[in-house]
Amino acid sequence: MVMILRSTPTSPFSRKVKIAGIVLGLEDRIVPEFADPLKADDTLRVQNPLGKMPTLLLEDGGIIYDSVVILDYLDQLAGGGKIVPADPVQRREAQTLQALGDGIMDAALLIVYEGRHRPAEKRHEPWLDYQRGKIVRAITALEAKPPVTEPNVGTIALACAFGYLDWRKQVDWRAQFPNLVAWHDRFRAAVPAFDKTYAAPKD
Ligand SMILES: N[C@@H](CCC(=O)N[C@@H](CS)C(=O)NCC(=O)O)C(=O)O
Repeated sequence: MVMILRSTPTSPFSRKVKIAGIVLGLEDRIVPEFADPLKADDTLRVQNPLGKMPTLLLEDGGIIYDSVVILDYLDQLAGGGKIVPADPVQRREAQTLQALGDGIMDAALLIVYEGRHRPAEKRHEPWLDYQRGKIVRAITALEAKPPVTEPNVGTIALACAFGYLDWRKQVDWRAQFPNLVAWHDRFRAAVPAFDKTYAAPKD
């Protein structure tokens, strides 16, 4: 039996799950299966009423979604205390960093969706700036004190957020935040699963 990961190769939130699976030694038990959130008859909408990925179909027939929930589940499956630290202080720091990384991706996705779903004449630049502001503030807060390079739910989320910004270029983070560029290089070297889960974009 395997778990089925409803996802696309380039989905940044799904990449969190793929990296976690490799780091936790569960890679062989997680099989990605393409999902299309925009397709009304895709079973994704039945499996997850929100129609979002990642959604994970478990070996016992259960279904879980939201990358935060999935990473916590995988950590438990691997024995616990691995990517969700057992130490209470490290745990809250990792979880808060995860919220920040996920928030960068949420804002970055909204910017992409604005371009994808709204006709050009209806795009609202102040609203796009509002989303860019979230991304820049989050990265600025981290630049002064980059996190550890060990893989945990927080560092995995942050690395995926940078991977997504590198692709879609919502913010030119590399030009402005040298400490985090160096952190990202260190993380990639320490966690080969990051590069292993890179998928070349098709659009
Ligand atoms: N909070 C969710 C966010 C997931 C998310 O926004 N996924 C995107 C793709 S990376 C998605 O499914 N978008 C389609 C939609 O919002 O309808 C998580 O952490 O899993």
